[in-house]
Amino acid sequence: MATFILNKYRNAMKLSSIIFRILLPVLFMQAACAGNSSKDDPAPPPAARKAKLQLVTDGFISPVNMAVPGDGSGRLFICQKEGKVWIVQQNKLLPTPFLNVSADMVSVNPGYDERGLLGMAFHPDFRNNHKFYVYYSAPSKKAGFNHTSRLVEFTVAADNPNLANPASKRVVMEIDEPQSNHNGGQLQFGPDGYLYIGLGDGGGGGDQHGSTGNGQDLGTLLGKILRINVDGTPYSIPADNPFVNQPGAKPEIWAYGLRNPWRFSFDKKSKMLFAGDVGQDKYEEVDIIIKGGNYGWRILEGYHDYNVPAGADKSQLIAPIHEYNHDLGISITGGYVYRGSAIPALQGLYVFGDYNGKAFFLESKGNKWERSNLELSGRPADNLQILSWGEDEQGELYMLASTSGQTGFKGAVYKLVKE
Ligand SMILES: [Ca+2]
Repeated sequence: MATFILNKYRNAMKLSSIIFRILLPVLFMQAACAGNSSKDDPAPPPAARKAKLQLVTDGFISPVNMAVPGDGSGRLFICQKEGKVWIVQQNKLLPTPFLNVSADMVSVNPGYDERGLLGMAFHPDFRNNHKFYVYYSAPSKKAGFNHTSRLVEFTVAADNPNLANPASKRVVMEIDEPQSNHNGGQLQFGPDGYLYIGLGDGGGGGDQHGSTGNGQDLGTLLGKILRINVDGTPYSIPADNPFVNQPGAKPEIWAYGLRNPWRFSFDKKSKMLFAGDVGQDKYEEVDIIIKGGNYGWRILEGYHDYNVPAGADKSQLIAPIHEYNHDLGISITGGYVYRGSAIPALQGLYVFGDYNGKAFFLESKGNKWERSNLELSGRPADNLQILSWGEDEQGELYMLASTSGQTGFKGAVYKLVKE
């Protein structure tokens, strides 16, 4: 009986759904055409925003970052949080890691840990100088700190393009981290040839550091996006960085007021820098990062007041282009503006996701960005956490994830392909 009622209800729903989805738009279109002398067909409905996940490798756990060398080799370099860099070449995972920095790191919990080997980028002139950069969590030499975020340069072994030369290690930058969480770690070379580095606010909760929180403190590198020239000793400051002439401000700072920029990227076409900034308890956000911009944390979380000091001028804070609340997600994983060719329906959309496994895109409409779900077929039946996104030399996108379920705890790298 209950089944019958349910089926009847479903059939009624189907019928009303047909009326709404087919009949009403037809009536509406006829009415619209009647008032319009143009004989043109109405605009076609937007193409479906779907993609299929094609497994690239599930050969190691915790894939948290992907980088490509820009040398035409087609190789994908994938950072495993526990300290190894693996190469996928022609859809095959090479058996020997390219690099292993685990002995130089704090030991990380494979289940959940925000520390680890978090970022990698290739020098813009990698073809000629064979240099690349990694960012990982090392033990701190200072009392009172949980660990040190270390930016290191290496070169590739002279006799094997698929092996790093550990002896080439050059420490570029070290930043002490008071707590274990919020370590940023994204490395991206900008179209200007400078290295952009994402730093979290130092961790804990609510950015309880100093009198203003680290995000708002221009005297610390924490809670910032930095911009440096790696061709220096150990690096140099680009002359046009926004705070080079401001007393007490760190000259490396490009933008501030960030909580934990977990993944940012440059749009290959517009050159704009998109960042996902992880929220505290309620709101996740996407920002377009500009020179010298203050993105609000800890004064604001998303569009909302979080910890507003008396007399604060909130008009100077740059609002996100999008926020979503914790009914929908738990922790943003920033992605890329799609500029590939395999999935035309995604062209120009900012694809991103959430640690809870949901995938989304933002579409620029007039002066605002609208969020929609990105439907991904080929998902594993297991519980899936989106750890990161990657982009290859052709602009095709990848999703890096953990899966946990009946098949155990695994890492997985998927390529987004046309459904
Ligand atoms: Ca913000």
